[in-house]
Amino acid sequence: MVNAFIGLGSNLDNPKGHVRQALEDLKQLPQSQLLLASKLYLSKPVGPQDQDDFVNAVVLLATELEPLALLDELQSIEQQHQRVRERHWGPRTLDLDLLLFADQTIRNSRLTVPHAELSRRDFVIGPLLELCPELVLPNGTPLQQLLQQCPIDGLICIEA
Ligand code: ROI
Repeated sequence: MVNAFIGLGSNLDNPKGHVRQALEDLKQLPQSQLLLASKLYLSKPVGPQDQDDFVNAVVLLATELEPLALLDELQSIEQQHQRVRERHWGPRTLDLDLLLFADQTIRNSRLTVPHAELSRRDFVIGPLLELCPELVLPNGTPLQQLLQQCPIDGLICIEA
């Protein structure tokens, strides 16, 4: 079993409902156990501003799945939520991002881990810090250090 962190995001068609349902879906993943789920946060959109705010959360999963098998499972859950992606960095019903996988650095055509935008996204850093304040990234950077360049003041906690 290794630990993996997954980011959840939605800003279309009842975003809170999609995130809540996705939390339930993640509990059902094979060879995996959902260990921790963050609160739900409301965040300003990164990307085009003419879209609704996002609901975001992060979970910690213990899993026996290989990274690409886990990615397949996440994409299958996205499809179950009739994932629509109207335009690049535009609104979406459900995004599940594999943020961290153990202390691995992975780069292939399907997957970049740690997630390429992790250190620039308050809606990832905030919930990650809630779950694991002492987390250190595979490159040795403590998560707390990212707050200097990416403050999380804009995040609004909407639900425990
Ligand atoms: N912005 C916020 N606040 N939250 C997200 O989950 C999110 N996801 C995205 C883009 C469109 C980049 N912006 C986002 O994919």
